[in-house]
Amino acid sequence: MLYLVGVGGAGSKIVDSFHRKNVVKKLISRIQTRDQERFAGIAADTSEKIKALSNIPPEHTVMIGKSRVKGHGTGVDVSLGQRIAKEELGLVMNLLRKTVSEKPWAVVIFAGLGGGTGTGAAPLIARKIKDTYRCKTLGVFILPSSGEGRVYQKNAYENLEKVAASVDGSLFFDNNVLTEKGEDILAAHQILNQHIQSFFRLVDEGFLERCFGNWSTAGYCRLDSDHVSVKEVVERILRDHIYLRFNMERIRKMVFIARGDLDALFGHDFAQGWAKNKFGVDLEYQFYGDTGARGVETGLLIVGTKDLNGRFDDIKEVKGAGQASELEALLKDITPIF
Ligand SMILES: Nc1nc2c(ncn2[C@@H]2O[C@H](COP(=O)(O)OP(=O)(O)OP(=O)(O)O)[C@@H](O)[C@H]2O)c(=O)[nH]1
Ligand SMILES: [Mg+2]
Repeated sequence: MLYLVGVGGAGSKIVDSFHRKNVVKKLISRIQTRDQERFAGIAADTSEKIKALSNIPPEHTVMIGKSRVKGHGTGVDVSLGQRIAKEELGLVMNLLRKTVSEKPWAVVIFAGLGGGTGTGAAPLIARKIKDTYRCKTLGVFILPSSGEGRVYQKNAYENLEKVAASVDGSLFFDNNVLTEKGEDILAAHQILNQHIQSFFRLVDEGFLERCFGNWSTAGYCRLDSDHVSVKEVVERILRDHIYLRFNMERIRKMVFIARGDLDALFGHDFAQGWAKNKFGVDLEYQFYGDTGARGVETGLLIVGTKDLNGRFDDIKEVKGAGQASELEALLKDITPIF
């Protein structure tokens, strides 16, 4: 069983989406029954929007910080998010305790960065989970779109390391990649939530082990074609289904996963040679054959994406400028002694 914990608006919505019942899928495939046994989730938020989530059972959700923010969220206040988490960690842990039926192999914590609740509370919750269950923790963190304003960017940038250090491994996704392509922010949320969910449904625990000790990102793509080369699929995922900008030259490895009718794929050795030549990294494989399946689902894990390739440069520049002017002001205050 993989336990999911959503923190803040984004985190809660993503965990909620794992509970969505897909009636068509349920009728035609065995995947749904596999999934129902695989995931159990809870969600915690400071906003009363958590009550409007339509899929997750209400008894798996908790509103925290009621006395401080009265269900209105923290209003992008990270230290308030931290304070609330510190005060009400017990509420979240009680809820998790009721949900956890066996010792977890790992707990996955989902949060959007930039707001106050996810950014502030997720690290405290993640550390407490690790202390309590002595299990691995995996963070799934979403970066804000630049259109959401500087406060979101600044909060995300300043807390990135801290948030990632609170878990054993992190998967990052960026709303900005989608809004830069012209999607509005709500569409970006929907696409990413679906993407993340599809990826988690595709992989298993052994696969996720590769995330520990690293910053990573992941792509997902469902293929309908019945004859396609692995290289072509990897290229397609890199081009169209990766939602993070990072320095490709600095990555550690790529892991390709396929589930379904594996006869549809060819050119495995060629793709590995190509990846080594082009990116200087190993391309590992994990395959799950299902002869009865129609089509094949594929995913790509990219391990070692810590170098975000200038993603927060504009924030860094302003921070640098601020420090310089503070220094100037300080120097002005010093009266020469001779
Ligand atoms: N992908 C995705 N991103 C989301 C979703 N909801 C919010 N976000 C993004 O997540 C980031 C943080 O926003 P929220 O999660 O709403 O913030 P919060 O943690 O609730 O914090 P406060 O509301 O300030 O207390 C922003 O960049 C949002 O655009 C979602 O459903 N999916
Ligand atoms: Mg919120």
